[in-house]
Amino acid sequence: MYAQMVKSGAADDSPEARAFQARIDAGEKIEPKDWMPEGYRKTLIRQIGQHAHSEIVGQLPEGNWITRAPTLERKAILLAKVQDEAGHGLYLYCAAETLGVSRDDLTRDLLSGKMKYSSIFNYPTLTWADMGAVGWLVDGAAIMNQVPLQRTSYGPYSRAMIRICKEESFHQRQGYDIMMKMAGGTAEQKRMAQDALDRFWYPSLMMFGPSDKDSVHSAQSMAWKIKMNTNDELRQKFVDQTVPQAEYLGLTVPDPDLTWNEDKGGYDFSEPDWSEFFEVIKGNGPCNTERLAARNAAWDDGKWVRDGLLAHAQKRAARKVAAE
Ligand code: FAQ
Repeated sequence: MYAQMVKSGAADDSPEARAFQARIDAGEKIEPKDWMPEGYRKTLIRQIGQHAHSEIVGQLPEGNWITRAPTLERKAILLAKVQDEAGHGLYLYCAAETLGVSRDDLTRDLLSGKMKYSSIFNYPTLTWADMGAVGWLVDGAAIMNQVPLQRTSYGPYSRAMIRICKEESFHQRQGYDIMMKMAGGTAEQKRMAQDALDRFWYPSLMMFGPSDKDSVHSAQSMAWKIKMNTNDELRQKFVDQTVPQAEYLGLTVPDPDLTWNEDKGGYDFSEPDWSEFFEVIKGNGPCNTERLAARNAAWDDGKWVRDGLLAHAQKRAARKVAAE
């Protein structure tokens, strides 16, 4: 960890670095033109970039069900939700651009597999009940992680998070509403709801990142208030919030060791299979290849639109110069 801190410039003892840390400790926001350590800038580009990519790739598992939603109303709701995720990606790319990286560079690194996106989006969505589980659990985990990030030290990221969190809470409610309908429906619908919970429970717990003892970045990111909580703290809060919601649905969390621990005021629960998590983030999850192929195809297919827009902008600029 220390070696990494030195490498990132975190152990920098210069007057600038000390003044910077004092601003962070005092709860001040850091803005794009302020001095910042190189490690702080790089960590933010990594985290905000991965977050933006997650929003974009995250459209795919739900986009898969837009044409097959059971009613027109559900279709319209799902369409709006997926569109919101695209918007979140765009706010986040803009926040990352304030750190001196271009959206094209970030996109290139996503498409080449160099940059990561959330592990959760490498799992398939097999039934309509999965749309409920994604909204309830995946957006639920995203909110648990993102609400504290509204107070993150970097101004543009913090402001993007405030807007995103407002929309994510609608998303979670629409997912829970689908689960309520399915769990309260026919025996077959209830079985589908349980199956979706069974498949999405552990991947949702993985969204918070590896356990604290294996988290490479948490200590430095928390000192810089890029992260406000450790991965395990947020995972615990998520379990404590979600178990009663599952009980209300009449569904069973797929963890035989789940027990309420009176002393800690929270649930004891089984850890996800971390070897599966590390395989997924290495590119070997069930849908990694498919997701990256879909994003690459979208990028290639959109080339004529980008070229057209660029040519149009150049013509307008030339016309403006000629008129001056
Ligand atoms: N997936 O040292 P740490 C959404 C990597 S929400 C993939 O603990 P850190 C909304 C990590 O990058 C989902 N990789 O890392 C939506 C690092 O590798 P690196 C996105 C992961 O950064 C809902 C290594 O493991 N939310 O999309 C994951 O301090 C529905 C070591 O880990 C955010 O990105 C993972 N789950 O903590 C959209 C929130 N976890 O980079 C559509 C902002 C860890 O050194 C539909 N991000 N890794 O190669 C964060 O809060 C943090 O980055 C964590 C990870 C907590 C995700």
